[in-house]
Amino acid sequence: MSQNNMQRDILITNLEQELERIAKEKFGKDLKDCTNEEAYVVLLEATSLIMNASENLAGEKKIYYISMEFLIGKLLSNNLINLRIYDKVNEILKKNGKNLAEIEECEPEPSLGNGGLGRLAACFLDSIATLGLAGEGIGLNYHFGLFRQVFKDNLQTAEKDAWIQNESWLEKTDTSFEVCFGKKKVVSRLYNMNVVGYDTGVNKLRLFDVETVDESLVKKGITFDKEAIEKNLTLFLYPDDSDEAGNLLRIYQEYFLVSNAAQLILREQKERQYDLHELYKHAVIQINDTHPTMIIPELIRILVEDKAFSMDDAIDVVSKTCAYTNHTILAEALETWPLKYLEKVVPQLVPYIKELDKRIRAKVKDPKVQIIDKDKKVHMAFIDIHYGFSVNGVAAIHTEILKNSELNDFYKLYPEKFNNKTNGITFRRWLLSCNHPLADFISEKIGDAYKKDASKLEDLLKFKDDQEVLDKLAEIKHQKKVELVDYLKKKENVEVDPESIFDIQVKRLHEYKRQQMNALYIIHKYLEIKNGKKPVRPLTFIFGAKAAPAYVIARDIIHLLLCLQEIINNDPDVSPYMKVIMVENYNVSYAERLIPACDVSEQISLASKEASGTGNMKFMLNGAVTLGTDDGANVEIHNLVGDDNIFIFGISADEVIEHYKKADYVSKDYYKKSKVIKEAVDFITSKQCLAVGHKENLKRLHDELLNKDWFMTLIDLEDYIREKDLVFAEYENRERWKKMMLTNIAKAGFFSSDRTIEEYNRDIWKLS
Ligand code: 26Q
Repeated sequence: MSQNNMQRDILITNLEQELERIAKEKFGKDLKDCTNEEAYVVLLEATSLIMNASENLAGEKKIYYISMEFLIGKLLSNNLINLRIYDKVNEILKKNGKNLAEIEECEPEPSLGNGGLGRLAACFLDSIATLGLAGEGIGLNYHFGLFRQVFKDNLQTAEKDAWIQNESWLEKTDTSFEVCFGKKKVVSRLYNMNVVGYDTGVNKLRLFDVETVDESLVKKGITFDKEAIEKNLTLFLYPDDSDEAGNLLRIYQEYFLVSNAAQLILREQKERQYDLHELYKHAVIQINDTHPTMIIPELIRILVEDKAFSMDDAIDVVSKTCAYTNHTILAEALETWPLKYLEKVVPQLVPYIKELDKRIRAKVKDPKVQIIDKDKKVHMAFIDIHYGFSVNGVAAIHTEILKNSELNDFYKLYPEKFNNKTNGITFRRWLLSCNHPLADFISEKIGDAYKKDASKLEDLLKFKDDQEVLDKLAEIKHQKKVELVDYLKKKENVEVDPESIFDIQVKRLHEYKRQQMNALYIIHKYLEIKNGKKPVRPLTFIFGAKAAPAYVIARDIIHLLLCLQEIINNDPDVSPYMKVIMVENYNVSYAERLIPACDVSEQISLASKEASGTGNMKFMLNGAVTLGTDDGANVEIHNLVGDDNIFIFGISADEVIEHYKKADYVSKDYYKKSKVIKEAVDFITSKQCLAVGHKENLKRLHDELLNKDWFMTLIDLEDYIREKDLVFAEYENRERWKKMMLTNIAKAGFFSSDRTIEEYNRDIWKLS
């Protein structure tokens, strides 16, 4: 144990007295007399004290992970696990008649991210600290985070989600900077959150805020006055939303983030008396998608205007410091801002962006790689690629598609910059914290080493034919299903049979992820049961998804799912055999309950469209079997577990790309050709659906599938139905299924974010 953790060890040794002391001081009572809310505050305070007494991870070079999103989720349980005091706290609480799981319920969830990209950033912070690397996350302290989803009349509505309480993990600092939007000045305030590694020291997550933010601006739902930026800058997390991407507020937020980040990083260089000409020796900036891209021109601007750098030197040093991660190949999601917007929000940056563009024009004639295009739109990703030293995709197939098609013109220019870093997840949250019985059982069988070296999970393979181990895995799954059944009863007021197969699709709602295809299967099954063909075992289809409020078709798909839920669960002929549950307000905490209870993990994006996916990894680690396309990290899961332990269907990424090239996909052809497809699609506008739903939404969705279907639902539908029926049949081969569970868990080690971060460090960051 490190010298620097001595203070922390003393606190841990005296933990019980500490908790009693805090309870007395805060609430004037003994721990045993505290309510769960009070006990939560006591634990929060004690944990913060311990973290603040821990070693700060330090080094000659530091990684700054800059991101508009850090979807951290609740922190109490994870912090206790990483400090290695979870069991001790649990014991103390038990002695005092308290239950840790119930206390955890009192913690509000910070929803500071939309989905995968934000959750990845949170997993990475955990792994950076766990590997003992000096690093910090830099982001924004949104007051309301992502909206809270409420269903009304089978439609999604959005409410603000306040998460900051008097007592929270946020620590207010003295640091504040001036951020200029042209002539307008806004003053920032920095808050820190501790990020404690598993059995190591502590890093910081830096979240910038504006003190003049006015929460009362938010009137109905999530609408607010978008003009007064000093009052609204950090009010909301901007939803992942291609339809409204022109909104100026997003650019204000992005510049606010990078201006603060640049000032913070440069101040630290000064404090350590480093020469800014050698910035890249002491700092590496990982740009999480294009959202923080303006850090590049902003750093160049500061170096030139305030630090007397020549333009050449400034560009050179910044280019050696910044690295870019791409998370999407959807053309419509790549940020391109009209130059006019930038002139309005950040006029001081525009000359630098023009200079960067001019230099590329002087070197390369190809108009496809110019930063500012003929319509005067600024391609943010192109700034990153030309003026960063590394470009990475997030799964093997994704990086190949970037190199060979989407960013091929750039790959030809800079082949040495391109590299792959397959995503990962932190096993502390996604196994140790969310599935105690499974984690404990694994420890019992192969020891604790897998917690620090996830590849050790493969040791489980030696129990492949051990009946006792296989039965125990099935028993743990069953236990988790029963716990979920209780929770669903409480939260959603639905009855679910724990003996049924739990088939789960949880992720943001997007047409490319094809929740609509899953819905069409459900309709097909419903019609089969109506016609007397009953499944051998009841089926439970669970969905969780938020749609960006401006994404009309995504909201229509949610509407369809809610209508199906109403029709099917209330149909006495069918509901004993199948149920549909769309959980309300799916978030990290919900994921932690759903994933351990899942039998079949739905990963059914149109091949080539899902950059990686990370839910797929979480499900696998918890013993679910994947039903998916060969897309994103599914491809790597497929390679690891082999054909016998995964269910793959659908056309390949190459075929999809070919269809787009030739523009030859006509969804109506598939509809006309197949009775099964026609019946399922037409059910959307049937009398039955219209009786519980809205004609406008259902008709629009029906039209979309028939006349557009950009993500080729109908091309894959029959294959999907066939493969999914096969999955459910295989489930009855219980012994084989248990082996599949074991193989999936054993092979999940590769997807530890510790492995991902080791690779980032080895190939890009190069911290000692
Ligand atoms: C852009 C412009 C304006 C407003 C919002 C946005 C915006 C915000 C969030 C665009 C995209 C996002 C989020 C993207 C995302 O989560 N991508 C996912 O990243 C994961 C981590 O790499 C991958 O596993 C998923 O495949 C990818 O979809």
